[in-house]
Amino acid sequence: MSDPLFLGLDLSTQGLKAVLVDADGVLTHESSVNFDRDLPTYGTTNGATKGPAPGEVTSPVRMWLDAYDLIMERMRDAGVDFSRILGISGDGQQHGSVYWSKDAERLLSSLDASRALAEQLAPDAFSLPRAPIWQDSSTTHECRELEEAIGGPQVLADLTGSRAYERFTGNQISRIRKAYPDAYWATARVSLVSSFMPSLFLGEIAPVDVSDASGMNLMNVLTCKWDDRLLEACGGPELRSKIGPEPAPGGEFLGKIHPYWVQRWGFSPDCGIAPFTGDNQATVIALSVPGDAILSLGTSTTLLLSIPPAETAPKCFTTSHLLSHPTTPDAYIAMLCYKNGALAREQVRDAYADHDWTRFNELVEQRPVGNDGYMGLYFPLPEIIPPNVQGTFCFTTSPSVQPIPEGSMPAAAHARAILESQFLSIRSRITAILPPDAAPLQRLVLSGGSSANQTIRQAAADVFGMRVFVAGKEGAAEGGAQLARFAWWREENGGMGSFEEMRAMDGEGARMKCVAEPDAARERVYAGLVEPYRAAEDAVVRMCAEKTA
Ligand code: XUL
Repeated sequence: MSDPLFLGLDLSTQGLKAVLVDADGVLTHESSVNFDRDLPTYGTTNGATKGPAPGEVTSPVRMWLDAYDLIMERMRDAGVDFSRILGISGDGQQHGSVYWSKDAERLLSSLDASRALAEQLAPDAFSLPRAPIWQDSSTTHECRELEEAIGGPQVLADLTGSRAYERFTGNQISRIRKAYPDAYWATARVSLVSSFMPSLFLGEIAPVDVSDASGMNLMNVLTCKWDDRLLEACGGPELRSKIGPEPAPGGEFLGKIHPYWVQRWGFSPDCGIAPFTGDNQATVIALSVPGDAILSLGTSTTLLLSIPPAETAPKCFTTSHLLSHPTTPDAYIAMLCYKNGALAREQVRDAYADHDWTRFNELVEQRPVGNDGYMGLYFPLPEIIPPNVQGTFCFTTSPSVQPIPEGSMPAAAHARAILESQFLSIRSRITAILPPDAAPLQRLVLSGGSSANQTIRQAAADVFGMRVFVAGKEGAAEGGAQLARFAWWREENGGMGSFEEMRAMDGEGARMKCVAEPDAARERVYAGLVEPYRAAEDAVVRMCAEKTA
């Protein structure tokens, strides 16, 4: 076939994106669906619904099915020739879980091309109509139980790459088993968002990929196999069968597309479906820069470091995550993840900058570096780092770090304050997550919505003291398309070749652009603010602990 195309789908918190790349890896098409705007009947806010129980955050699974149909319509209307697509992969927001009913396999395998996905699969293919997502923080109790059962947070981190986190799927399953026992009993299989997505294309439930499986507290991160003790602790003896086969590596197709897609949309029956991965891992894939730091400024803020294979496996910490790499055996991704990213910045923009980014940027630029001794920490949602703090906290930093009421901080100081505190939090932790023998970081690659904002780019360059680069704006979705292309490329090469070899043939220059240089004097101010930031953060942790005690 001439001119093959590869489809990458990105199911994030707030929407679904589709991109196509050609055989040379060049992006040729983009479409998107925004859940709140395009599917308003589900009544989500930023793609999710809070409650009913405290800390619960879910998304309706049926909304995701509707989004699949809508994005196909949009691609067709834009003139996409589906028959040229030879591979599909993609990514989903990490940790979210879908609970399939005992009828799911039958319904998936017998999809009728004359009808939309949602009307055939929802509600009957699911034992829970709502999928818990990564913003959920209802499982603190289950986290402590799991750590205790396994021998403490460090033992769990050494085994799975992370201590127990509320959003990690094992802890979510553990709570669903107790809070909704009937639904758990009626569940035949549990998928991650990233394995739910290819299941729809395959017409059968797909395995979880090795990299996204690292976000569950259920897999041994070194062997990439499920761990029986963890399965048993989170979901009882029945979880082994509910979780499905061992996690799948990237670079190999799982199977061919189901006839539903051939008949309904005109896909080629030869189109292969590769494992999908998590959104953060797909961002690493898209930017593919071992040794660089990637800062993804999406709904969540994540710092990602790609760690190449080495003699000894990297150390696991209780303050960050270690994920298996989606394409390279024995390589890893180290990650920090903050829940209060873009939505917290938007909240400050709305409260203090007239709902306007231009005004927000003006305010940031008017204020001096270091914000004249004001610091502000903003956690509208219960945070991950540091755990479970919530609220807005303002401080003066000189002569010493002292809390002040939010109203005592000049209104014009908040815009700069949120950028400085979000970045100082990462800077204060960066050395701890670098492998001890790693070369110093040279470049900071920004992705996600806020990476388009020049004021935010410059603040990142100054706080981190690194040159800032940006790549194409479809970070994660493009990574998904590259995963599909990788599986096809390896098949063409008789099953040989690494992802890096495939990417080495693509021109990096065109993809990566330097957009901000650090200023040495400003960087020195920030170096001096790391300790005050730590003191402020410690005070926030103490204040929140006192409130809940
Ligand atoms: C990572 C995390 C978020 C989600 C949504 O651990 O929870 O970054 O992947 O983007």
